[in-house]
Amino acid sequence: MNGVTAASGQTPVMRRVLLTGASGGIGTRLRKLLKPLYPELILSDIRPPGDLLPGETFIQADLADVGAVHAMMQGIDGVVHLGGYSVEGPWDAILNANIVGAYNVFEAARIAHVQRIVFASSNHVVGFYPRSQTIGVDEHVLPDSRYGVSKAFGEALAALYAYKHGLGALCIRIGNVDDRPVDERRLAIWLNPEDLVSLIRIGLERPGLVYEIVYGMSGNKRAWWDNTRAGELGYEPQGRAEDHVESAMAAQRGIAPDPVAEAFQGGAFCADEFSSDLAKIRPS
Ligand code: 15L
Repeated sequence: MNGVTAASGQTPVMRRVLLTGASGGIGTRLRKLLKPLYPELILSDIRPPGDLLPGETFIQADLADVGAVHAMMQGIDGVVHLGGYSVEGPWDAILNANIVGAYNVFEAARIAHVQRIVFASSNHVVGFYPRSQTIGVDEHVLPDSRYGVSKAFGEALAALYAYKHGLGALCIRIGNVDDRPVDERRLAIWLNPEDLVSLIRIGLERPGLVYEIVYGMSGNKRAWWDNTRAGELGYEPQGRAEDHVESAMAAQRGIAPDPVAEAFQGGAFCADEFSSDLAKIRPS
């Protein structure tokens, strides 16, 4: 079930916010954007950021190390959980970083009485929906990779901890975070970093939030996703992919055509290791 926000509830106080995956591509951008909003921001990753600034607090932790995850959760009010593998990978790597790692984060958050968690889910949870279909957040998952499966697991964990333990959770099915959409597919799924911050603030601060899934995209004319629920929660995207249509389409001309990637929302993640029969699964 999705879309559960309690009718009332006070604004949670977010003094100490933990950002996992702080050294990754999205984490590096968010470090700078979140610090003015949450001055006691704690950064964590398996490896330190190359450019840690004075005033930034960093805790090195492997998410599969249960002791390390519990230790860094002490005194935390809200978590932005980006950490783990962010693309397709071998099963062992996905299992440790994204499945065991996500479990450790949610369980540590419960024990430490964390109020909110924003889970960085992915569009690859629903990657095998055809591009011809507009989907909302209530369709069943159709992951396109082991990575997508691990993100579906994370969404399920978020629901469990929200309903059973009162840990308010927002799952953001992130499209592609970048300064601009870099190809035709990204014109549909692009998310500018500032819009991601707006979604994170909804997850951490919106009064009464219990459990929600939203799509992490900007105001994209070619979107395949119905983000009505995000709008109801107060999301007003500022970015518009269509402003970058020329550069995105120019870049697309340099990409080799691939019938599997082009049929489905997950793109190359669907084509990777594909051994099925496109004629059987392609939408009619
Ligand atoms: C993701 O989930 C990945 O983390 C990112 O690297 C991109 O590949 C993005 O999806 C995408 O679908 O473009």
